[in-house]
Amino acid sequence: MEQSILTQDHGTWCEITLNRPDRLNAFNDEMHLALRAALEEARDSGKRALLLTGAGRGFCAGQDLSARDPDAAGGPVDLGYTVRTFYAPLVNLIRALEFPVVCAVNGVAAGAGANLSLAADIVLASQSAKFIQSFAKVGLIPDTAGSYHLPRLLGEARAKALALTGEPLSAEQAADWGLIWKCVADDVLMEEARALTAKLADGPTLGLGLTKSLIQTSGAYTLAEQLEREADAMKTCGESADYAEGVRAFLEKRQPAFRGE
Ligand code: T3D
Repeated sequence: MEQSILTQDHGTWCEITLNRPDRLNAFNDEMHLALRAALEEARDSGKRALLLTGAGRGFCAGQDLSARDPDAAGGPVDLGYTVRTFYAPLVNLIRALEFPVVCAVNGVAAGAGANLSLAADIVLASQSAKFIQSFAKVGLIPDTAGSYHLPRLLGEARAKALALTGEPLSAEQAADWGLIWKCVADDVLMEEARALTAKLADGPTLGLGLTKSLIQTSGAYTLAEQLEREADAMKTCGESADYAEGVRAFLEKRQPAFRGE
């Protein structure tokens, strides 16, 4: 059987591909566990950046609905359980990684697939990709942190309209609205995403990880508290080898050689 998750090791960074293309990379339990294991492996093996993408013409169509056939299940499936067991941990894991996560949305991203992409730190999408909050079409709510990220990234009006109608949002519009970082031509998506991930992997990982954490948690703090948190993080960065290297490189008019320390 084909592996549902493929991992390519690029030394300081890795590329993880959702690989159930005949189902537009929809999630079954096996793919959930394999993705979690791949993310944990990246976290525990000293990687300094990660790229997430999908195989074939889609990025991810969310939950595999063939595993949710109400006539075959003999009663309602406890979706609170499946969200807590499978989807929420993925978001928490990606957000907690202490290095940048890039997502290359190579085609349609629907339901939990759309919201999984938004959990990444930088999202690039190909021109032919689209984002669909398809939950409303099957009587669900935007999970996988959709109800958290959509209003924060888009504001309430656009978040509600996308979630309530389930209308597709083009990659171009997603970039114009600030839902994602960039929309790029289909044929250069992976080249650009890999170059960006490799560049981030060569960066000052400690500082990049702290930057990620400070930005994604800032909403929970007052200005005064956040200024304190910045001071703490700056102290940590100021004691790092990468900061010393960055300043030395600037003074010597050369490119820094960061080691992620
Ligand atoms: O645990 C829990 O259940 C709770 C968590 C839920 C989270 C969720 O994600 S709920 C939302 C689930 N996802 C959807 O509702 C999206 C369903 N898919 C679609 O609406 C469409 O497929 C797309 C708009 C994404 C793409 O449309 P299109 O026309 O480009 O492709 P297609 O022909 O519909 O799909 C291609 C194949 O993939 C097709 O199979 P076939 O006919 O070639 O054998 C289709 O059935 C299959 N596929 C697409 N999405 C899913 C799927 N199979 C199973 N589950 C899917 N989600």
